[in-house]
Amino acid sequence: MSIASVDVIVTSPGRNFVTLKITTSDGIVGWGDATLNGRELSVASYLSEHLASMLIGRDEDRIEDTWQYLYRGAYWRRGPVTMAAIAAVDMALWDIKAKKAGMPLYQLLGGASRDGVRVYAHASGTDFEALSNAITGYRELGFTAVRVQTGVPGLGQIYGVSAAGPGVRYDYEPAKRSGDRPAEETWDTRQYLNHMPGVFSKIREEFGTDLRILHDGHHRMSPIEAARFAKDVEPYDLFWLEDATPGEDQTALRLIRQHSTTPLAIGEVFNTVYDYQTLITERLIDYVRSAVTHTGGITAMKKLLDFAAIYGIRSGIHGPTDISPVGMAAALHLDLAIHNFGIQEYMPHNEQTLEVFQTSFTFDKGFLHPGDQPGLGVELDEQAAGAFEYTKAYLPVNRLLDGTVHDW
Ligand code: GCO
Ligand code: MG
Repeated sequence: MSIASVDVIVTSPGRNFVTLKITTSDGIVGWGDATLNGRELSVASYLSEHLASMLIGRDEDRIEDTWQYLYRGAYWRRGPVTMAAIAAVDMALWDIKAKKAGMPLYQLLGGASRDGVRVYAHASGTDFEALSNAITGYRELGFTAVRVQTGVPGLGQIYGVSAAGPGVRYDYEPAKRSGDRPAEETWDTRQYLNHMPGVFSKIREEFGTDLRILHDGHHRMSPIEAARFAKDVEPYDLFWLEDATPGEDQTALRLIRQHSTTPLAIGEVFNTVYDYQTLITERLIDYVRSAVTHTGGITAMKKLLDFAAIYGIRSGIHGPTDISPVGMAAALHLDLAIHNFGIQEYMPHNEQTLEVFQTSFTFDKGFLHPGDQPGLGVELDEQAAGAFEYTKAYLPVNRLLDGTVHDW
């Protein structure tokens, strides 16, 4: 058997998704997620203009060989566009292999190491009351872990804060349909550093010590600011502090480590294991945050997580709404199978997205399971997808109060 056709499907059920469909000569279909928020069409064209014709006629079972052929064969290595395209091919081939085996993918990865995957929800609010209501709402839904983001007095709309109330299934979407240019937000690190520790203190007072609290710094602090922040919030026992500093500066994490025992997570903007080399071997992080979709797929992610395991570092796979249900399924199968699982991000998709992508995930008391359908367990309904035309949407650009461009 061989790969007979390769199609790229771009759809926008409330937000944009790029999905790869690989069909074998005997009609088995595999799906892969290639969504890169705000740069979707670059990956779609990489796949349709360059990779599709290379894949036709190849043996669909040779997943490792295909991965190496696309990675080394491009000569131009790494980068989010290339790695998202390779990830989509890799996921689709694993989907096909598991369907042929008649097994859910996690069985081919070694079988389940746990009964379900602990997930964290996004709790946010413009002020403490709204935030506290959101946390209560998620606790009532059964969540045992929440990521906490809140407004900072004096600043307008900022990253991670939803205007919607608690328990809303699709409460925060960072990409904005703002026409030809990204929307702009403002930021001031000093006000943030002064405000946040008090918020964590009030959460601990109100919700006690059981709740796992996560927080995303979203690349905005300098190394020394991040070190101060991590030290200031130590008494509130964060599960992790994510993206305290811009991800590309691996040695910045040394400074944070020297000053604090707050666990650190990083990697959602990384594309390969090489982005982690210093971080892992020097034990500068506690959680690997890559998305399967942006890090070359299941093949690459399994190797990265096994490498991290040797250093006692656990997984925290990226799972916002800009990862499609196909990418999320890939994450859940890995989460279930690996030994060094930490936690999984879970931002449920909206109803239109779930009409396009039919999933077999189950949620029970704060834990997700990918289901036991053969393959990844997600099928795309092409007719439903066809009803939602691509609409330009961008992540915002951030500026300091004096107008200087800052990390968003
Ligand atoms: C997270 C992330 C996302 C990103 C988004 C960008 O921790 O979930 O920071 O919310 O901002 O994925 O496309
Ligand atoms: Mg993040």
